[in-house]
Amino acid sequence: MTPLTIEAEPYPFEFKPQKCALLIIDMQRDFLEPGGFGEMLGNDVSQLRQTIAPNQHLLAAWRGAGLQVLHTREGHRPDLTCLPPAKRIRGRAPKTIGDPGPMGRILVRGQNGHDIISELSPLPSEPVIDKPGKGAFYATDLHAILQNRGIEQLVVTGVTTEVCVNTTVREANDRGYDCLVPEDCVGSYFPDFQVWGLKMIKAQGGIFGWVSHSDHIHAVLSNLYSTSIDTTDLALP
Ligand code: TIU
Repeated sequence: MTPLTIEAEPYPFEFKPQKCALLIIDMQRDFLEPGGFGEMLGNDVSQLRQTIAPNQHLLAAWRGAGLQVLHTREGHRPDLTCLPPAKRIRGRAPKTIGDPGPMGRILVRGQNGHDIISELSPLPSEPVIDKPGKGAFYATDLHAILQNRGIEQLVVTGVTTEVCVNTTVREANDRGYDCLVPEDCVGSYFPDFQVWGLKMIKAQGGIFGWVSHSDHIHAVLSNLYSTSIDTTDLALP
């Protein structure tokens, strides 16, 4: 069987479709939409909004290929019992997590601002992981879900590159997952952090994983059923 490979740095990524999930990190209104928590902190949301179209396109192709998708949201219980006091007061902003904001209480589960942007709405079959921290593995059942579904590889997209995407890739790497990050599908409020956040992943022979572009993923997905590869392991449960 010819292995499927996705062009990537530091070297081609050996793609096992049935064992690879698309993990979309924190594409939430509070981070991406004007008037949300991110902009309230003085950030330029246009940097993040550039990732919406590439994520929509990749999500559509991934779903079209019948592969697994998961989404995450950063946020807290309405009673804030999962919010560390240190996180609540960090930044010394006039408004913080749990306070009323323009899209409901800031980063509180169930509020409009906490939810995923409509362009990338999860399907009922796609698990949504509510996480209290930056990493998607900390204090969540993500690892159990991935293990139960036979996932060994992750394509990680979303925001922000140097915060929740990087933290999640590092957590995943330590748990034995191979991670591929398409650079056009991740975004940072800070252009230089975007560059360095990606360099940190692929440095030293892929210390945390691989960096690619969604064009290279599309090239492989579009060929998935039209080449001579052995597709017997592509059927999902
Ligand atoms: N999802 C995520 O990255 N949460 C953040 O708080 N990111 C910032 O860059 N602040």
